[in-house]
Amino acid sequence: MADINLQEIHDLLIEIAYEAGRLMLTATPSYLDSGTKKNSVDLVTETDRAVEFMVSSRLSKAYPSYSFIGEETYVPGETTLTSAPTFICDPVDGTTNFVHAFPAFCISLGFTVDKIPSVGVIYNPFLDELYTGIKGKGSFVTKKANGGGMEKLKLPLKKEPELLKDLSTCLIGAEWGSDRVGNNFDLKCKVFTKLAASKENGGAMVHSLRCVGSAALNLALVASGQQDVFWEGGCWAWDVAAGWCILEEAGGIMASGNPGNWNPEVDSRAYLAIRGAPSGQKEIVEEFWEVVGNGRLDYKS
Ligand code: LIP
Repeated sequence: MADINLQEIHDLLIEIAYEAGRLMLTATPSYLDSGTKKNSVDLVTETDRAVEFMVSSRLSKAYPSYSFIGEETYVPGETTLTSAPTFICDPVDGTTNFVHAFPAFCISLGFTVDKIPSVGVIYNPFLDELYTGIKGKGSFVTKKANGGGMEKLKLPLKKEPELLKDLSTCLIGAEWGSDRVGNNFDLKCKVFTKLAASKENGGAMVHSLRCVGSAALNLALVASGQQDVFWEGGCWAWDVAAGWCILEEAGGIMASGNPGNWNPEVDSRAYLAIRGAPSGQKEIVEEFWEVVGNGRLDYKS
């Protein structure tokens, strides 16, 4: 890691993210003419492909010896995350939101070394919100200030975040994803119901559940402290690599979405993120894992 200039990489990723944002805002995608991948809800647009092409071209020019993994060029069984310095790109995370003009989509650009998320840049062009982080140097959001102009704020947004009491006091991000059959879907339904149900009905009665529709933005929200927890199975390394770095730099932790694993791999496809707090993070993970119970999210790479 010593000879890798993370600051320089971070600065380039920000430039690229803004260029990607311009491409997204000038596109007019529609769910009527968007393409699909695995099934009718796994959407892909020309913009996803064009943005990824721009990103990989710029990165391979600047860093020809580093690896690149992108959602649109990923080849199952062939593309794998190694310990080499690797850029991990989701050109449009929240593609479903993008085609519906629901204002929660972004580009997610992560950089890993030894498989450790070391730089993260997430940009939502619709809201002009930029989340950034460098390992060991903190994470930030740059956004419109209330009084006009832009402001750069350190994450988490609260200087002294509250402790995490238990799940009943949490606002939780969770996603349906695009797999809507089988064990994974049944488990999600069970967990969603148990989180929402009243205590009398054997539930955790959490404050509420949110489906933002972008794993990267979910992680940015948890890093900011605007969501307490994010749980998802089915998303990929490109959905989480950038947000992971931003989250950890904001004092948050990433555990596995499956009970028992405190150190999940970036490409393990099942994640549980907890916001920064002076205490209670470990307890929330354990309580969440109890809700998951004996079930197991199991997605192929
Ligand atoms: C999407 C995620 C979303 C998740 C979907 C999908 P895409 O990424 O960010 O949160 O539920 O399964 O992975 O396809 O919009 O890049």
